[in-house]
Amino acid sequence: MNDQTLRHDWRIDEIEQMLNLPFNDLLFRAQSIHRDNFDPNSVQVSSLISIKTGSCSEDCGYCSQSAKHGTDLEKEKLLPVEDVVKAAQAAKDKGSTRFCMGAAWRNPTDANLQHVKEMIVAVHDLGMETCVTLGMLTSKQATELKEAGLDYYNHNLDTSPEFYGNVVTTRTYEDRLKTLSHVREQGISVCSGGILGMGESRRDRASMLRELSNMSKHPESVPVNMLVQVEGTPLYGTAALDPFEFIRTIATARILMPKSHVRLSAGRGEMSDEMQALCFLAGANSMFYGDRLLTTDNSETSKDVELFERLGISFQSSEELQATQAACKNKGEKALASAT
Ligand code: SAM
Ligand code: DTB
Ligand code: SF4
Repeated sequence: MNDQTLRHDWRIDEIEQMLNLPFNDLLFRAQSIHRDNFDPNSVQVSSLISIKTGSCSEDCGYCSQSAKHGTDLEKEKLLPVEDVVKAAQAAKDKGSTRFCMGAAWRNPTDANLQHVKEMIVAVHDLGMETCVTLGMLTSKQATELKEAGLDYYNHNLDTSPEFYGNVVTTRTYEDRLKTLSHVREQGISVCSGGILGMGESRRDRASMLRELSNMSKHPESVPVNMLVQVEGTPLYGTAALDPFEFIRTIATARILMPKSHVRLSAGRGEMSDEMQALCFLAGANSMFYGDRLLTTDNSETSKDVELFERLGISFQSSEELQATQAACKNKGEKALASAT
């Protein structure tokens, strides 16, 4: 399969049918597609840091950082560049290839952006890929980030357009899509996915996947988060999602977006080793690595290293990543040539 044969016209009933498949059939299909496109025993790892924490004006029902929820969170102003570089170097030393910097903003001001650009340049100089998640962007701000050398921008759709109003009221789905199009137009790689376990239905999960997979270019990176329930947030106490539903969603994302990195994201701390192994079998090939996510704990790095050893999975290096992408492109071109 090559870029010309990737589909961008999925219908919701097709995606729902896929999610409804017998579990083994779905996983077999996802794993087969995964093997056509990636080394199945290699996982890319990114590390996170919260560069500005709390006091956010938005009301995202899942988030510890909204000023509108009564969470017990220590707020922090924008971090000095040196602190961020130190954390990035530590993440690199542990094997991380990408450093993702998150800020609790509705959108960055132009002054904020200058500061973040310095962080991007400094982290890039360490030889790491850079990612930031700063909220909504104007087209001009996306241009500036590109000029600073930014590799990825994370901006999640979070859920389906239909369910979105149950989770966030202070900005619209359209706002999210507009920021993503500014990022795409600047040639910055797109990281966009969502959160499961917020009380959405299987059809909502299908609808969110349709939004992502019908973008004119699939996001290069698709984070699938399990809701981390934070006391004081409106979504605290939501009934836990059946783990198999989570794995089904990963598998379906892999089938719909065969060349994207599908990231097993927040929530790993509460997942069993067996569940994580099934997520990798379903086609997840990226994860957040490091003892902290943004404001909550991640799975411990020592546990992750041990799990990778038990499963025979290796950390994907930057060089391997580039080689895999080139090989897939080659394979696709050859397949196209022989078919025409
Ligand atoms: N403020 C920016 C924004 O919302 O775009 C960037 C930071 S925000 C914390 C980044 C993403 O983290 C959210 O879009 C959401 O998908 C994810 N996230 C936040 N809190 C979460 C939680 N409790 N559980 C799972 N995912 C969460
Ligand atoms: C994403 O999809 N998940 C990350 C990252 N992108 C920015 C954030 C997860 C946050 C989990 C809750 C917390 O630690 O505050
Ligand atoms: Fe603010 Fe982002 Fe949290 Fe929403 S998800 S409250 S925008 S930090």
